[in-house]
Amino acid sequence: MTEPAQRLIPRGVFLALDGPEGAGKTTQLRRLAERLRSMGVEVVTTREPGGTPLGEAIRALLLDPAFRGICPHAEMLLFAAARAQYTREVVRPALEEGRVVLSDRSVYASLAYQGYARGLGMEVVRCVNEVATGGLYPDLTLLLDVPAEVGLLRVSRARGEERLDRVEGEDVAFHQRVREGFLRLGREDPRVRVVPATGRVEEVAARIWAEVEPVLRARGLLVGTPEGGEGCG
Ligand code: T5A
Repeated sequence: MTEPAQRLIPRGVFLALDGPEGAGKTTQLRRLAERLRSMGVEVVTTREPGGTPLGEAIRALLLDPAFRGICPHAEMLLFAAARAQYTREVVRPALEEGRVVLSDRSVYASLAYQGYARGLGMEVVRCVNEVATGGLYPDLTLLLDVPAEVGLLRVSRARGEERLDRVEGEDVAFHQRVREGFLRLGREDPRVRVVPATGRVEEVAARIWAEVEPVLRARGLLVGTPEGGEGCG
């Protein structure tokens, strides 16, 4: 049974960046965190799977190519286990203190990868994650959208084909399903916005800012102006 305290509305704002492999989440999360800090906003950055010592240990298991044979249900539950720990240890405490939490990936990754691309079904993944998070979803998730081939090329150029992790090493058809799953979530869930993530890093950052700024202003969390704007050109 869900603990009643978990249903309290937190004071901070929970933002996530998600999307297919190599969409630029980590690059953009860093820029966004710097921008917000330059405006005096208290930001906590974290990632999934990970963000806690237990979560990082689970991450190492999940991404290890030695476990290529893991069954989809075990995979889903391990992602959810890491998420349960990160929710209680990192996300809820930060939100209760009124901070902005910026997460590299979120529960939507489980919906797209395990629910849609692995074929477990979105409802099963939603139910399992209801237990893991007590129903906490990011206030806003930005899905950085790139064609699967573009993202995979970026990752293999950056790291080399031989250093792809277990999930990155899946075939292109799997990664195309992941993207389809994300785009479906973008159509169906009002908490999710699709942000085209092709083009220069600065252009993508400007698109992200256009989504994030009004949300933070509406919550009274942005009072200053950043040092130097994020131009669109
Ligand atoms: N997973 C995760 C699940 O299956 N279920 C779940 O529930 C969760 C939470 C996690 C893996 O686990 C899976 C998904 C993943 O396979 P991860 O590290 O979070 O792994 O995810 P990855 O997608 O593997 O992360 P990457 O670091 O590889 O990709 P990013 O963060 O999207 O991209 P980034 O910023 O590191 O950039 C990759 C390269 O592209 C360049 C960067 O410089 C870098 O070299 N780049 C650009 N190049 C050109 N134009 C741009 N606009 C660029 N932006 C970045």
